[in-house]
Amino acid sequence: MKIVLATSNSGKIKEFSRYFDTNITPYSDIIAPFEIIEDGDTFAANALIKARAVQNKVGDEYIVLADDSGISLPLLGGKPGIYSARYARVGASDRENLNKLVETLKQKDTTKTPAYYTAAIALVFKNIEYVTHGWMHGSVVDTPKGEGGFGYDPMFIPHGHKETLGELPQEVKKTISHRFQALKLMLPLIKMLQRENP
Ligand code: ITT
Repeated sequence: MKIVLATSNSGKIKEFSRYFDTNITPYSDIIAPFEIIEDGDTFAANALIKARAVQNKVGDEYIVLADDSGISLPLLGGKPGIYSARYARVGASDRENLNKLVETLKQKDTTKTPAYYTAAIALVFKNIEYVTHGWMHGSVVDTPKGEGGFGYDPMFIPHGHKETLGELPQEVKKTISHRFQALKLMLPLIKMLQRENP
């Protein structure tokens, strides 16, 4: 049973392949990419919207996974949260979103403040729908460093570390990330479905 990933984000695709020992196929390898309107008001709702939309097109022969994720700052009342991918503007690049968050910290005279990443992973297969969550806590700083990871990683320092996720080896992110924690919870279901649907 093949696993299809309902994402167009290359950073997520890289991390899923790193976290899984099974092959994962980005949905754009199977069908033409299409726009999915993420109008849910939670990470879980948006992850399910993406997984259902792709499952509708690829059908029942694939287990479809989707990831909706983002970064939240208590200083900003939880923003950007589910709007992390469009923080600077709709269609913004990772760099534009990061620069906007750096700018926001500077406007607030803040060099470092607590932050956390959330990931919701949705699985859709036949009539089964399941969602897991994972979190990674730490701080954001107004001086991004390093080129590793993606998105807001160059400004995020995980708890227990001194360097940003842009500087730390990807092996470190793998063991602590919100995405990895959520996937770890999903893995028993994936294994069971693969056993029962060889
Ligand atoms: P898909 O919907 O196609 O999966 P997307 O980039 O639009 O791709 P989201 O709506 O889930 O995905 O937005 C997630 C944003 O949150 C993403 O663009 C990053 O800016 C940020 N983000 C999520 N996880 C991250 C991580 O592990 N490291 C850095 N930034 C992350």
